Amino acid sequence: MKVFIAGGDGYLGWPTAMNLSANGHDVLVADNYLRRNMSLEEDVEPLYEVPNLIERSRLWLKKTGKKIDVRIGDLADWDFISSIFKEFKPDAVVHYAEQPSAPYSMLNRRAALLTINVNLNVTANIIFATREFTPDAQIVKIGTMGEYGTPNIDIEEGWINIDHKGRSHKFLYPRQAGSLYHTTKIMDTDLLWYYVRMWGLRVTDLMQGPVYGIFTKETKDDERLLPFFNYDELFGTIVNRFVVQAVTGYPLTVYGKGGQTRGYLNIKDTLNCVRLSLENPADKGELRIFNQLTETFTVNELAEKTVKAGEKIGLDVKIKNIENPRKEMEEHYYNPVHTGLIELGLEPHLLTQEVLIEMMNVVIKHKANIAEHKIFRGTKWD
Ligand code: USQ
Repeated sequence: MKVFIAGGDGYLGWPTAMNLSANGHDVLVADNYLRRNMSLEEDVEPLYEVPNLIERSRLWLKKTGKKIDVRIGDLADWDFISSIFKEFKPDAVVHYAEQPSAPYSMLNRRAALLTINVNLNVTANIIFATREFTPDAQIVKIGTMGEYGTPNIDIEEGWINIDHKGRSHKFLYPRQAGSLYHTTKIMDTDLLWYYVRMWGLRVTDLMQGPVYGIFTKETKDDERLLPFFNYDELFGTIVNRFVVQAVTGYPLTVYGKGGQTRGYLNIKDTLNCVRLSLENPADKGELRIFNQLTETFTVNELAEKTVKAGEKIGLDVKIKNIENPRKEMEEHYYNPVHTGLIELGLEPHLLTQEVLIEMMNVVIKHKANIAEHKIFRGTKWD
């Protein structure tokens, strides 16, 4: 398959590019380095330096003999995106090209508007370019479990049947996001659903939970191919943050009561989910939604797992419940259905002690780079 990865430089974009390339697909990636530049602007660079996208592609070619084409530019710019579609004619588009952080979107008005503009404009351009140049191509979009919020009923995979006054109809599952970032992802889904209905696009929307991890099959023996690893409040997701905190002796930052439950997955499973979705495409005129997670746990349970893993390698890990900078439910019901991807063949990698220790060992190697002031800045969401 010819796969165009929009946002190919990010935490998930680059590992996905290597994984698809290793599995025989012809890959082109595009990125404008937004994520790198935001980290730099906010003084929250990742744990270790990551070569630029062109250099990574060169390293990959040297290692495997396989070429990943790179284009640097802004996908909200029609001339740039349309030139890629005209030239490459993708069979599939994987859409990661968004401002990916909930806390960043809550920083200030500028960050909020950047999030709205980037996320909606790029999604719209991908839809328009697909329709104009490759109408049969499938779009695989990274959505988020945060689109659903934390409702007091089970979370279905995207759709729900409503019986009302003796009649019934299937709707997108009700969505109530907790951050502006998550709200833009709801708007993305609405845009996609509208154009699926109008233009018969084929779309898979993957509602993903927080991802953790560093290694994938393709990175194991070459550190220069590793993805970004952020541990700061803006761009670090909780598991990666806790691992860094454990290594550096910073008490684990449990927000509020710590009963917040989310559906997590290993970065290896993100790659497998995206590949399985591509290799089993949605039909024309279908918006297919999968909940992309492999297990659920609370922040408190994660903190306990981190303490136990740390103990095994001689780390004295402390937990500290701190005032929650976010506005979210700290104790709630959470039961998402997540069978669709398993039915396609996903074999989950769970968050075992070994996985946490493997991550801790990488972080220990780069311990000298950890800047404590980056860990917590307490940006209030309300
Ligand atoms: N949390 C803490 N302490 C911390 C960091 C986070 O208690 O130091 C809590 C948060 O309050 C939240 C939960 O852990 O309840 C998850 O936070 P997170 O920062 O790992 O994840 P989140 O901001 O929700 O966003 C991440 C990704 C985003 C993705 C989303 C999936 O950055 O791109 O869409 O996970 S989900 O959370 O299911 O919406």
